[in-house]
Amino acid sequence: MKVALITGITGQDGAYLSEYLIKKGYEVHGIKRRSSLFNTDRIDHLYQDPHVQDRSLILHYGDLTDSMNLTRIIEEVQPDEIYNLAAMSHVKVSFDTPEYTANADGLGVLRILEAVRLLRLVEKTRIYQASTSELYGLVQEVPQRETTPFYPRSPYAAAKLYAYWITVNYREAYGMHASNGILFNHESPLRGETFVTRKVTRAVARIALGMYTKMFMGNLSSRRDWGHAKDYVRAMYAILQQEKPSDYVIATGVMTTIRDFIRKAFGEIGIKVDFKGKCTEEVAIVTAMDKIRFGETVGEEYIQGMEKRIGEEVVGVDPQYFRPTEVEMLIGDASKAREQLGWEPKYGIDALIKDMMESDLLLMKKDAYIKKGGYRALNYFE
Ligand code: NAP
Ligand code: G4F
Repeated sequence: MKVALITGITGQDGAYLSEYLIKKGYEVHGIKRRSSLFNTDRIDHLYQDPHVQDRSLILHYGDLTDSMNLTRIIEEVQPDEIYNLAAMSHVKVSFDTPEYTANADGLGVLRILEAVRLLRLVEKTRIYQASTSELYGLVQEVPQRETTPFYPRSPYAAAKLYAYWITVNYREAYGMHASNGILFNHESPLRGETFVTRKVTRAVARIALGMYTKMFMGNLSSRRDWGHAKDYVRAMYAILQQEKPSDYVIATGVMTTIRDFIRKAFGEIGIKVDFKGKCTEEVAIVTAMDKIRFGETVGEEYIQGMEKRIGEEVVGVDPQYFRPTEVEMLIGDASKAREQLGWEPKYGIDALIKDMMESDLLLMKKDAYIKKGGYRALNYFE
């Protein structure tokens, strides 16, 4: 049985990856932070009582800023594979917490690499570092590929730049099987609520159900290459199964503006919105409604309420969501991953939005949510 250690197991990718590896027969160990509230919602369906024998999921308290703790866990677990997914992953928040971000996101992986080296696990343990398309920042080439120069635009990206290069350095210096996955944005029903896609799908669901009137957004013109997290954790696994370590861009190759993502999210439930105005005055207004589609996706009992919103504003802009330096566009070329890993995304942008909208509608309809047994995504890989 192979043993994997996942940092950031309570996050979006940690949850999907754990399930994926457990299905493959792995014993999965995860590092979670102590929190005053339960923070394991995303992996509760995988949790096993500590008294169960031969558990496939085992959690350890830890933190990427604590090297002794990481070293002890790695020594105890003796992992075949480490997936370093833990990070302060919000770009806007990194401007407020730059030092902490550098410590966790930059030095965190150094602590892991060094622990593996000092524990003499170099031959045994393979390491995946969660690198990011944010490294390309002010893009120097379109689309971005493995050879595109980096130009970070946030404390988050600057920290991840260090993490990227120290991973490459340990590979070259000590012959470690250490690889970077340069993943472009990937989303899902489990995406954190303050990232733009989830903020939108939650808000659209609430507007449709008459629970909310208008969402306020930041830069509507920025463009992202969005994939589904389920597809992206398959790539992480594939990267560590390669005979030789290397760095890979993982992306769909399709770019969409925030504005179009919002249009599509409303479109998914039969609502047409039109944008008008410029800059901070820009708004989106409901201009039409396909009642049949709305009835099918949201529920007939909500049609009347939504009909009253035709002609009204449902989206506005609030500069508080602007970033001091913005990444205006990201689009990846994943040819290397396609050729060497045989990796292809199964989800396009429309299927991703459908999945997220369905899930958030269900989540917002509390009763239906509870009756159906909680997260619709209980078995992510089925
Ligand atoms: P996420 O949902 O924000 O999860 C981050 C995880 O890291 C959570 O489990 C969090 O714990 C944990 N964490 C944060 N600080 C920590 C610390 N100091 N010590 C230990 N654990 C800590 O992020 P994600 O979307 O799953 O992304 C996974 C990784 O891929 C991150 O490194 C991210 O930067 C990177 N990445 C993400 C994307 C994307 O589009 N999703 C793209 C490229 C790269 P809590 O649950 O306690 O907060
Ligand atoms: O969803 P976002 O916050 O994600 P961002 O900044 O692209 O970062 C995510 O993807 C990276 C991969 O490229 C990861 F490394 C990182 O950990 C994270 O997962 O913002 C996307 C875009 C930005 O241009 C932002 O300015 O959406 C724009 N945006 C517009 N209005 C907004 C909003 N972003 C957020 N979070 N909230 C808004 O209201």
